[in-house]
Amino acid sequence: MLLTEFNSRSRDDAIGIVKPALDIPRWYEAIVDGRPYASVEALTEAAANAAAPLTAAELDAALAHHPRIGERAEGQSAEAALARNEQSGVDATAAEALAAGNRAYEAAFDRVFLVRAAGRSADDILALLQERLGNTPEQELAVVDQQLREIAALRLAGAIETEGARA
Ligand code: 2AL
Repeated sequence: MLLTEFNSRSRDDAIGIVKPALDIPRWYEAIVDGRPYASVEALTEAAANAAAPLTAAELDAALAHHPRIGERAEGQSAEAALARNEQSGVDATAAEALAAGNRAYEAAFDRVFLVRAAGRSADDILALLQERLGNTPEQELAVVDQQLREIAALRLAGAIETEGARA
């Protein structure tokens, strides 16, 4: 969709477009109510900064939409299709190592391990997972907040384009 169209859609329509990027009402309402945006860069910057910091409860609710790394998202929802695409660089040979890493992370933090997967290989992700196991719970909250925002900004940039970007 073109940015000009996103800027002029009804509030409800715009929420429907933004929500699959990050399902946190305080966040997507700030994005929608921040319209009009002059550029996709301005929109992704808003994605990085809106409703900061996200609360632990908000993070946990948003994580419910993200399959574990290495687990294929099932179903027809917009979120599932996005997650499958984002994890396309995670090759199946690393499945066991990722499953073990996910278990260690969940035992340590009582939360699904979340990372922006787009543009990262399984090895990149495993290295980040091992590094993050050394974080305190407070540090991890901040990292999860950041990773959710990176995923959301990429999802928005994938859904909304500027005029000149059209072939
Ligand atoms: C995901 C996902 O589905 N897409 C992404 O970038 N990260 N999941 C996860 N547990 O980190």
